[in-house]
Amino acid sequence: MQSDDLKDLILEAAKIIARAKLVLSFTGAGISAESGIPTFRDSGGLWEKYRVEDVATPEAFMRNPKFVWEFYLERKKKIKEANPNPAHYALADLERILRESGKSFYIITQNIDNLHREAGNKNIIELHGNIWYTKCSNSFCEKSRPFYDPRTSPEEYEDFPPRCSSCGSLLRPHVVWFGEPLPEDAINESFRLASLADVVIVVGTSGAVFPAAYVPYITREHGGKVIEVNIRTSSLTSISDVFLMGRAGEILPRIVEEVKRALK
Ligand code: BJW
Repeated sequence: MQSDDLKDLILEAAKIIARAKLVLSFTGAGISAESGIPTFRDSGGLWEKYRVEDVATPEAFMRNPKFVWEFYLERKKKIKEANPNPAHYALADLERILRESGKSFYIITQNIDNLHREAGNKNIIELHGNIWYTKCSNSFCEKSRPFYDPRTSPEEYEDFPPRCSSCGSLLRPHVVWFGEPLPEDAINESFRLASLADVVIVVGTSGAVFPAAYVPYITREHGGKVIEVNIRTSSLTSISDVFLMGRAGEILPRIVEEVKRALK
């Protein structure tokens, strides 16, 4: 993409955002890549090193909870060392300036790393859980409600894999694996907002995983615009009104600067 073309597209994206009353950002692993957290499907991504069937299904967890816990503790360690990057901070800035202009902004994220919250965003919907929470795998247990769990190594647990102190069932990370339903409130609220939004800014996702990836389709179906930021085309590019090819940490701060200028 020529730099003049990119500049024009950034201006076009900023104009759409500045005109909107309700703005969403639908984010995926690519937004945290510049914080040093691996994505799933890129080269060098998690699914190159691990098989989904071994670490990201309820069956994998029942078969080998120790292996699945070790996978998540390694990721917790890496995420603990990570900080939000300029892309996260740009979205925090955007929430603040839109709020000050009487508009609304929500992040709908597939990420479990908590970096949007650390960057300062307040309106966040987490579709696939949060790695810093653990819950009892027995849905009838009082501890099936997620609780904060900062531990990052097996030695920090009394037993490993850890068991529930209340009912003795296995504890599990509070994330959504393949074949599991997404948290009902989170997906319902996301679809509701998507149907009302004037624009959704899609950042760093392959758009391969459903039902999460319906979010931009719903916005488009209801007449809203779709802006995409990605280092390459994704399965959502064909429904994007504006596609900005580049790193989220470079593109988003430029868009937000232009939105500020437009709203002055
Ligand atoms: C950059 C960048 C930079 C890099 N700047 N960009 C249709 C409808 C409903 C369901 C299905 C359906 N079709 C199939 C399904 C089933 C299944 C599914 O979607 N399968 C597909 C893979 C085919 N879905 C499910 O099973 C879901 N549950 C469900 O359907 O339940 C139904 C049910 C109802 C009632 C009872 C029982 C069941 C659950 C899906 C759960 C997904 N979980 C994971 C793991 C979460 C925990 C964890 O992190 O460990 O979620 S999988 C993984 O993929 C993770 C992610 O959130 C998700 C999406 O990945 P993401 O974020 O897009 O990452 P990548 O790597 O794919 O892409 C990164 C992008 O960034 C790339 O495009 C790069 O180019 C870009 N990038 N650097 C900008 N610097």
